[in-house]
Amino acid sequence: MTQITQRYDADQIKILEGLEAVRKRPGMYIGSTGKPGLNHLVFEVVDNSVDEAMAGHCSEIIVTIDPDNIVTVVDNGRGIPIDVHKETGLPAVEVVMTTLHAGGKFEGQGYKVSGGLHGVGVSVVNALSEWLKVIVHREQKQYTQQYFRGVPKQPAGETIQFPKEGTGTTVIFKPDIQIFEDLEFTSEVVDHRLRELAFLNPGLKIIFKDTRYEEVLEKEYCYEGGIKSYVEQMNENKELLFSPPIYLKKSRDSYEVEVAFQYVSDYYDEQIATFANNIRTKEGGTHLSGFRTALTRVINAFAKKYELNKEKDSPFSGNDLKEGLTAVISVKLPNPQFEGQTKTKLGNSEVKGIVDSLVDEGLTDYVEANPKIARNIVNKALIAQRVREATRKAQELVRRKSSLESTTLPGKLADCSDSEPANCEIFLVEGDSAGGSAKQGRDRNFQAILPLRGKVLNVEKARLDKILANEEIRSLITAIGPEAISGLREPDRFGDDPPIEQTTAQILAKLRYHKIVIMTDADVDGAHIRTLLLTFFFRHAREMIEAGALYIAQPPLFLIKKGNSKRYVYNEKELETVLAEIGRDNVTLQRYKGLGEMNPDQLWETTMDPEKRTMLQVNLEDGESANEIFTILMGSEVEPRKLFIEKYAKTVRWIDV
Ligand code: 0RA
Repeated sequence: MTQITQRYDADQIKILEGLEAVRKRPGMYIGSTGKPGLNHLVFEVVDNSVDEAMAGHCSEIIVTIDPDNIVTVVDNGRGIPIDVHKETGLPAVEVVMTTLHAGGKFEGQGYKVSGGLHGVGVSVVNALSEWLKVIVHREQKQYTQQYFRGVPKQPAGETIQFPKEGTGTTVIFKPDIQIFEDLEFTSEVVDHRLRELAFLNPGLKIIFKDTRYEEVLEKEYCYEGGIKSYVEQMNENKELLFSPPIYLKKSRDSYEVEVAFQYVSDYYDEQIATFANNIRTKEGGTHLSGFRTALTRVINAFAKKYELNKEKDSPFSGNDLKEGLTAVISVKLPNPQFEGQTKTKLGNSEVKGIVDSLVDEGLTDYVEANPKIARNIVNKALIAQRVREATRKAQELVRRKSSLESTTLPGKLADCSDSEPANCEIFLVEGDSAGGSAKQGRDRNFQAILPLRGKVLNVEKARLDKILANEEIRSLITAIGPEAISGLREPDRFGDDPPIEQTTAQILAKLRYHKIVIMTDADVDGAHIRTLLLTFFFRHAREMIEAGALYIAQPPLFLIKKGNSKRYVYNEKELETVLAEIGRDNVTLQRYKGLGEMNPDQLWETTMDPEKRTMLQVNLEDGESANEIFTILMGSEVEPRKLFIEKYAKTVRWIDV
């Protein structure tokens, strides 16, 4: 038995103050007390086990979410040390669990602090849990301690003999309802991150169980291929320029660099995920620019050596090598520095040179050994280079048009009279007849109408130069405000940096209307046009969606009349409810197939009047899965689309009647 004698000394008071600070300002430590902060608790605990795996002492992590949102994280690492810590007289495990940033104290012993987005350590999870229990297995003994809102419940260090071999740490916790808005962990978010961690730590087995619902979820992730498997998964269902992905792994001093990439044929978007010490660096940083510089240099050198770019003889820019690129970059380094607006940009300047030279070395060898593949990459870059030229010309046209302002607004646009964008809305309406009703029904002071004729181009399959040549898209862009469309901004000259992100305020300042409303018929054609428009905005004006400017109008599906009273109904479920309520006798039911069937007054009353309407605001809850779904639904591959439709057809109540 480890005996604790000095429980109320200065150190102890400091610990209590620390926990109190976390509970007072949880947002400072975990970002928020909403869902993201709540889910972060799981990752904070898992990070510690992953650190143990990174140090080479842990091969398996099991994460379980049980009913009541109780989370258990089990690892087979060395177990948190339990010997008495000199400064405090407390067992190390208690120090780790109750002291802010205690992890760092063990750095000298080879304990790598990964540091997470907030990187605050498990003591923060403890402080924000109603209760937490830690179980350590070391030296054939089991040590447990339980805490209540971060404060130890019983004297620390009670031990029992542990009969089995093996070591490890188990942390069980229930988040505190006094702190969080609600306690429902998001299964998909946890699942996604755990899978990502498995990709980032080759050979590490991560099991995820969610037993909260009738259908118990159980997943097991273990990838010997590491980030190479990650790229393969990102490119699932795509036609590839070559396979398997190019994979490079090198170390220098205490830096480890891993790069995996592959090109998708006939695809223009770039998908890059970068990490530093397992932390997603959304804003990129020095590892990304090191990679781009080396990739561009090596491919240019290859093209030059074999005279593959005779026609133009101008070197490729970084942008020319972006099209169709799928890449994962993962670096492990001491003392990572995170910068940028969201602190997700790797700032360590030494990393750029290290990644550059390691990728240059590895890739130069690779292209010499695989000249066919290298030629394919060069050919793809040549096409990109040519298209970029054409796109630049088309963009100039659109820009010049818009700079002349109102005189060149599309003729079909029925603009509103108010010129303050914050007050204004634009309805994108399918077809001239619905456009007519909308024009008559609107409040012309603040509502503009843009009728779109025929099918909007499927932008998923078309290149930007084609997209910009499309009349409907052009009038759409001109009406909304071309500068708000990020896809149209000047490409950065060197191609090394990610595009400059605009803030919500900057985007809104460039929009001619702060509400852009897609208003289409409730039939298959309407749904199709809506999807095409959403795809366009998703691909080329994502920031506008993030700024909350995109909406979908909800026109009613039925009009129910009984005697003198009438009621509009917006979906089938509501129809059943209303019919049950008023009875089915003497009821006339009108089903609206298109907006054109409604007279202008009805359209105003049901769909456009801000006082009465309901509109859906479009948001990007999860960019990555949205990306996947758009690729499946709008891309050129038929098979995955068929599978997707078959899978979800059951959940669609009706498509068209
Ligand atoms: C400090 C030092 C050592 C291991 C750990 C912490 C450790 C922490 C956690 C948290 C969850 N699982 C963990 N596994 C280990 C090194 C111990 C030694 O030298 O034996």
